[in-house]
Amino acid sequence: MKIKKSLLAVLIIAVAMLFSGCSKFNIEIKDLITPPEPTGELYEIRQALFEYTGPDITLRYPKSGDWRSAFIIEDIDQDGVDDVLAFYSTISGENTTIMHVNLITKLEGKWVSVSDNAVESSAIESVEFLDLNNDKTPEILISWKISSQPTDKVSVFMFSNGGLTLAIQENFSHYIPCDLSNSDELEFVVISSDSIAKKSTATAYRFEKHGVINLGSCALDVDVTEYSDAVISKLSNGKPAIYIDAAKSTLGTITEVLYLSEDGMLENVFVKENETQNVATLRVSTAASYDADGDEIPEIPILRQLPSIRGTAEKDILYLTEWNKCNEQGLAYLSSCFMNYNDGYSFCVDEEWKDKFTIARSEDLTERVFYEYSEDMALATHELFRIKTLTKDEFYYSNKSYNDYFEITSNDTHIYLARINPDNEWDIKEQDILDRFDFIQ
Ligand SMILES: [Ca+2]
Ligand SMILES: [Ca+2]
Ligand SMILES: [Ca+2]
Repeated sequence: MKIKKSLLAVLIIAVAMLFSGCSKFNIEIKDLITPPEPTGELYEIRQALFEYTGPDITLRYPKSGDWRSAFIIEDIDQDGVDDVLAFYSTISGENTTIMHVNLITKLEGKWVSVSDNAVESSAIESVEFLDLNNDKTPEILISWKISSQPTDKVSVFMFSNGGLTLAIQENFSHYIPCDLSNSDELEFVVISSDSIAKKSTATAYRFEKHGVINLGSCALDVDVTEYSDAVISKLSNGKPAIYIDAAKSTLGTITEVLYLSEDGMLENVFVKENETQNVATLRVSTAASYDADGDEIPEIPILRQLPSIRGTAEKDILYLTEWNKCNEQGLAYLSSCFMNYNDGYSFCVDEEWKDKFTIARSEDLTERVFYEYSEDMALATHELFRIKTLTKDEFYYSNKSYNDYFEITSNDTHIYLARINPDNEWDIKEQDILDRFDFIQ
C-alpha cells in the first residue's frame, strides 16, 4: 500500500508539472522515479565503490559491444572469486569530464575498491576481454570517446596480482589484435589517423607474460578518410600480414599491407619511411581487395581503363581489373578480370587478349558486350560475344526470346546468359565463356 501511495504522489507531481507550464520546475519525470536500490551482493559492491569515490559520481555504461553494464562482475583471473569493473565519471575543476574504471574485489569476505584508473573522455565506448599474452587471463580493452578529438582512445589493462596495470593507452581509428609473428602471443596493432594533423601511423605491440614490447611504428597514407575492417591474412610468401582497404576521399581506394620485418619491426609494404602516400595500390573506384584465386589470401585490384566506344561519360567507361598478389617488395601481377560488381560476376581474360579487346554496356545495361579492338581500329565493330544478366522473372515470364543465347549459370535470383557472335574471328566457343566466368563471392 505504501508503494502505491508513493507512486500516486509521483504521478500527481508529474501531471501537475505537465500542465503547469511553469519553467521553474525544471525537473524531468525520470529524475523523480529513481531505479530501485540494488540489494544483496550488488548493493555491497556499489557501497564499496561509493566508499572509495564519495557520492558525487555518475555511473557510466559502455555504449556498444557485449558488455554494457556499469558493473561488470566476472571472475577475470579464474581464481574462483568474482572481480568487478565499475565505470563512473567525475567532473574535474574546469568542467572536464573524467571517466574512471574502478576494480573492486572481495578481500576477507568484504567488497573493496583496489584500484582506479582515470581517462579524460566523454564516454565509454566499449569493453572487451582478450587474452593477448596467452597466460589464460584476459587483458581488458577499453575504448573511450574523446569528444574534443577526431579519434578515440584505447586502453589495454593487464590484470595481475589482483590489480589492473595500464599496459598501453593510444589514440586509435582501429585496433587489430592478431598474430603477426607466428608465436603464442598476439600482436596488437593500433591504427591512428589524424586527418587534421595529416598524420597516420600504425604501431605494433607484443604482449608478453609480464609486459609489453613496442614493435615500432610505420607511416600510413595521410589522406585516408575511412578505413574498412582489417583482414588478417598473409603475404604471398606465407608471412602473416594485415590488409586494410581505405577510402581516400574522392580519389579512390587504397590497400595498406602491414607485416613484421625480419628484425621483428612493423613495416608497411606501400608507404616507406618519409613517404606520405600509398601510390601503388590507388584505384579510382571503391573496389576492395578480394581473394580472386581462392587461396584465402586477398589480392589487390588495380584498374586499367578500357577504350570506350560509346563515349566519355562515366557510365560508358569500363575497367579491366588487374589482380595482384602482395609480397614485401610490392605488387606481383596475378590475372586480369572484368569485374561486374553490379551483377555479381567476374570474367577473367587470357594474357593474349590484353590490349586487343574492349567492353561496352548494352543500351538497357543488362549486357556487357566484348569487342575485338585495336588502336588502329577507328571503331570496334567486331563483336566477339556478350554476357547478359536477367532476373529469373524476366527470363521466364517476359515475351522476349533468348533462343540465340546459352545459359552460363544461375543462382537463386538471376540467370546468366551468353551469346557468341558466330562470325567472331577469335574462334570463341561456349566452353571458353564457361571457363572464364565466376561469381564474385
Ligand atoms: Ca578473480
Ligand atoms: Ca593475458
Ligand atoms: Ca588469393
